[in-house]
Amino acid sequence: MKGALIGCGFFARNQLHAWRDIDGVEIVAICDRDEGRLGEAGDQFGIARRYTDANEMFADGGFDFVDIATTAPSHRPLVEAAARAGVHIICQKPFAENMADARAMVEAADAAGKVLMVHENFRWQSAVRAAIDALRQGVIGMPFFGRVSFRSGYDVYAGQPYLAEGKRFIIEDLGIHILDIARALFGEVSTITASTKRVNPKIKGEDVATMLLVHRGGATSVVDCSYATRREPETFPQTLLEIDGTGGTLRLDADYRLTIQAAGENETRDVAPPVLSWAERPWHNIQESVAIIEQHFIDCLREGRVPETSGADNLNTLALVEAAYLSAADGRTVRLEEV
Ligand code: NAD
Ligand code: 89V
Repeated sequence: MKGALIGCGFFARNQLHAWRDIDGVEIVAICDRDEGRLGEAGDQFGIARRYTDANEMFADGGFDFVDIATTAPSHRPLVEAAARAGVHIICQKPFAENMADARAMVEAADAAGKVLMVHENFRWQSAVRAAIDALRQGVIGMPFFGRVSFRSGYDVYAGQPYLAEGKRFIIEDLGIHILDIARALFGEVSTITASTKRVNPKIKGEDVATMLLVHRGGATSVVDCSYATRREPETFPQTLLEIDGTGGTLRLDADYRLTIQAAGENETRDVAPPVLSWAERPWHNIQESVAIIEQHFIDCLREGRVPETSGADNLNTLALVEAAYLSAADGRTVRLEEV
């Protein structure tokens, strides 16, 4: 299976490494409007076909899917161009800047009969996945309370300077992953109440968000995110979990320690992710999930399945982001139907 990648920036290296490890897959063309980044990625990964214009790359063709690794403003035109070119699509998160664009992208892929998956990888992290699997197997009964928490003081702005520039920051960039994990654990949401704060005076958006979600299945969850938390040990980029169910409790604590107390048993497991050959701490957790989600995409294409984190599925995650910002701006609880 042949692929092309658009956007050779900070994160795309992980995506290119992971593609190289998947059997039967080859990235045959890359594109970036920045010639320097294009050249570096092409040289590092030995990819000869290089383009500064995505439309030229689509016109030349010769690939089955495209991996869009650019930031959100370019996602809609690139997804629509990919659908016109008749290739399957993976698109990085945040999928779109607003719901109208996201819906149009899902419709474009549907109309072309092509698979569209959002690179929403946090729910694919092996430690998080171990918790999702346990919950889905009913190990702690019906969950009625959850806390999904990401708190860190890690300097994310060094690698991704654009994160300091946007009017929106933590919910759109990071909270989107944590809200998606809450959906994966507890299902769809009826209402959300959010408050936000900017602690770091050097950035434009919010770096703290606290959100209360009422899930349709009956659970209530607290999703809390911060990039202004100075504490030791620094847990970046771990998502921590506390879940209470009718038959027990589940905790995913710092250092990837998963504790399940149910049916009279109290078991703590080390669910630390491997450090892949091309990965480095502390990013290895995220990097492993890139490899897992790319393999999932390829498996779905080969087996004719819809990816778990499809474009259509991700509309519900993006709706949580929009609803959280609306809630924080208006100081009220927002029903998801409103967005
Ligand atoms: P970046 O700015 O470092 O890289 C983006 C690249 O895309 C740049 O080199 C830019 O020149 C190129 N580009 C933009 N528009 C283009 C276009 N129309 N045609 C060709 N090239 C274009 O950004 P990044 O930090 O690599 O982030 C990229 C995306 O990945 C973002 O959406 C970000 O939120 C996401 N991201 C995801 C994760 C994750 O774990 N899923 C982690 C980090 C970043
Ligand atoms: O995963 C991400 O989207 C990254 C980070 C972990 C730094 O928030 O932008």
